[in-house]
Amino acid sequence: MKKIPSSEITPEHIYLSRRQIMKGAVFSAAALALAACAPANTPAPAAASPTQDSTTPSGSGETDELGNPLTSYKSVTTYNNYYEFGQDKMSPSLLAGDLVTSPWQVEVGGLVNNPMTVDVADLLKKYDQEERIYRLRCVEAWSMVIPWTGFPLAKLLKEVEPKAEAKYVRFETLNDPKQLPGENDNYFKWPYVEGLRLDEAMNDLAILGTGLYGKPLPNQDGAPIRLVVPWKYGFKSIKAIVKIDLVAEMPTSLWMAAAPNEYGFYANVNPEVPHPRWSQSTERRIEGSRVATLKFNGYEEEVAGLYQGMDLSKNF
Ligand SMILES: Nc1nc2c(c(=O)[nH]1)N[C@H]1C(S)=C(S)[C@@H](COP(=O)(O)O)O[C@H]1N2
Ligand SMILES: [Mo]
Repeated sequence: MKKIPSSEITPEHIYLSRRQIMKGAVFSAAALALAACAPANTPAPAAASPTQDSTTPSGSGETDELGNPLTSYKSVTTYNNYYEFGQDKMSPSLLAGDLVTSPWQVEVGGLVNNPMTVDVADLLKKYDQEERIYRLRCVEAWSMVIPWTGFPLAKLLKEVEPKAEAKYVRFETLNDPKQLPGENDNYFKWPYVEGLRLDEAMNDLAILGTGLYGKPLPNQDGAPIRLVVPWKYGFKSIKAIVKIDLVAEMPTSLWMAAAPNEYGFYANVNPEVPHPRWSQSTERRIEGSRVATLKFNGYEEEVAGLYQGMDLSKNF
């Protein structure tokens, strides 16, 4: 086992910011205005040059529960992975502006007693939007610290009442090659699909993100609604979700279909299990230095129980 420096050990009681933001208040005024992921034929991500490497102060002075400073709004919104808008980090912020994100409906169904199609505007009114400061660790070995707003995925799942046969949750991004030009790239099987085991999806850390830095989610970050599962590599956190299905079988994600030997279903952040083309033991904070990668991205206390008895090098 790799030893984690004492300075990086998760405090006994993890601090999660849960300031309740008044229902809808933040959003009401605003009109919701293979390198997951390098493809198999591209070089290791260490070679990729960052677009925003200068140290920009976040301005808020806030940190995550481990004391890591927030990544600036500018970097969070200009250094993105969103292959529907191209494969470099800058394209999403340059190209995603015209995506129509309101009105936006999400269809929740499959093996449930109470299927529903909901408008994101109604989800914002219905559920308290909480702030969650989470680390985001991309499988390419860079990371950020982001103050999201959103609500627990579990709230929505409970409402649709999963049937006993439902074992997994399958998520799908908008399929619209006119608006999402990357979906014309035949290298991948579109739309973007991701999945979680139902018990993972019910974990309190798993949220549907609807904003960041107290503002509505910028299009390049997955507006109007995206998944945020901070103990997993970033590619699990699927953007621009239009469909959530409860299913019996493990879904095949876009990345599993593209390179099954490189991107597994679980994709838990794990410094002990290298990616076939690069080590995962450290990561580059995009506004800081290289730091040790923590098992489950530092959320071990909250999620390790989900994987008891599993060989995480096989279930990668
Ligand atoms: N639909 C969709 N969701 C996606 C991606 C994508 O290409 N398409 N990229 C993933 C990857 S690889 C990462 S690291 C995160 C990046 O989120 P961010 O750009 O908001 O930092 O989004 C994930 N969600
Ligand atoms: Mo990623």
